[in-house]
Amino acid sequence: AIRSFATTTGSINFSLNEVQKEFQELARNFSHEVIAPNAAHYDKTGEFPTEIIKKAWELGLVNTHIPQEYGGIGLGVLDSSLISEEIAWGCTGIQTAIEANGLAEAPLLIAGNKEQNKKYLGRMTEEPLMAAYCVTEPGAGSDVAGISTRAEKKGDKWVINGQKMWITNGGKANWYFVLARTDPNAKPGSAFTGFIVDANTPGITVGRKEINMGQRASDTRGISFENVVVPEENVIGTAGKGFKIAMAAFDITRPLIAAAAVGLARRALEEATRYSLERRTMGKPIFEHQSIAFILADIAIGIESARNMRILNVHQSNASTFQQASWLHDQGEKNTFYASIAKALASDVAVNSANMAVQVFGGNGFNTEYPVEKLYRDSKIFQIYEGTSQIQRLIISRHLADNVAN
Ligand code: CS8
Ligand code: FAD
Repeated sequence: AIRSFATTTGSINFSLNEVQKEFQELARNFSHEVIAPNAAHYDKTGEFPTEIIKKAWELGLVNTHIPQEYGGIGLGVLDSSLISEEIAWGCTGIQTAIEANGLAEAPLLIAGNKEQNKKYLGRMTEEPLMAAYCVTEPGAGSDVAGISTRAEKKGDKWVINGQKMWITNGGKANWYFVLARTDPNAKPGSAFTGFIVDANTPGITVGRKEINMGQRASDTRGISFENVVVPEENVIGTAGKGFKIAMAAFDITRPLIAAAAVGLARRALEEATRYSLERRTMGKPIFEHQSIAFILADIAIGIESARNMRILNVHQSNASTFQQASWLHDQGEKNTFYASIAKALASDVAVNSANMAVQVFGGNGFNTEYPVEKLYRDSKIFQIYEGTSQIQRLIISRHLADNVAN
């Protein structure tokens, strides 16, 4: 069982099982010993952290959802979220690169057939390969239904034309999930198709590595598709169902983004607390100035809220918000509403926590010799990728209206 509830009158108890604790500890040790000491290097150089990802892959910390029948370890979203938080503590740029594999794989987990899964998920477990999820375009990010990449059926093949933008792992991927319009007139729910596209297919051009504000270890690129021929066997699920498959993938990955955002916030709190106990002004450690101590308390409130918020409990799950979203998904229930709440909340917590950590460090906080300016730069993307904070609120508010209507 994913979680155990020991219920006595008036109380409910939540605890991780032994296997979950082992994964958490494995990821924590790896993050402390391997990721964190090298994070500044990858941030400064923008090099892709190939060696680190290879080591993480060897430990089973990459591609964690792939079922055992395809060579993976088949972890649920909740289990994976424990790993995400730990890896993100060390470097969210490296975490994003790792988790983008999970995002690319998600459509296959949702709708891939056995042959596709054996071929494309299977190879991810045989070698430390990368994969990428290609939905966003130069002209449409939030508005997925507005994308203009199209695929046309020609005989038993499909021909894809269009441009994708901001694709994580874009220059490193062995294969891509690509969303393209296949029916110009249908509603979004039946107008798009999801394809698996081998990265070495003729007609694909990968753009330059984008220079981003933060998470610089992560490889973000534009990719163009010009008469890219894809066999029918690479259609995921049914033609026309791509939009729903692409959306359902976020149900898996948004809780993991939330977990990563909590990992960053936790790092910010730890750095700021340690610094505040050492740095002295007016004859005492700055921690002893209440305005500093209260900043730390506020960061802690945010972290615990994002991880342990219980107000929105359903099904008596007593799980934290990102854990609740994860848990619901693992139970086979629709978790879209909770995934968006978890993602929106944790993203704001990450940005606020990193901002406040810089404040606690004073001038040193603004300098690259100290760790918190990186956290601040890295945090901002959480409010943008995998659906902006506004889009999460759009999804949440639509659910509220639907509930009233139903
Ligand atoms: O467009 C939607 C949206 O979510 N926009 C945000 C896009 C986004 O999140 N992009 C992220 C790109 S990937 C990325 O950033 C990676 S970051 C780096 C890697 C990090 C490591 C992990 C929207 C705005 C919510 C929806 O737009 P609409 O056009 O209004 O469509 P709808 O009417 O809501 O839906 C159309 C049909 O789809 C069905 N649907 C919607 N959501 C779902 C889910 N599961 C299944 N099906 C879904 N979640 C919906 O029911 C509609 O079906 P109908 O049959 O038409 O009724
Ligand atoms: P827009 O959609 O143009 O939004 C601009 C602003 O308007 C935002 O503030 C937005 O919240 C707001 N807005 C838009 N529509 C509404 C609305 N209806 N209501 C209220 N406000 C609205 N995409 C992929 O497919 N794969 C990836 O691997 C990937 N990785 C990424 C990595 C990085 C580093 C970055 C920067 C982006 C990545 N993305 C990826 C794209 C990312 O998901 C989009 O940037 C994001 O969804 C926003 O889309 P946009 O940039 O087009 O902004």
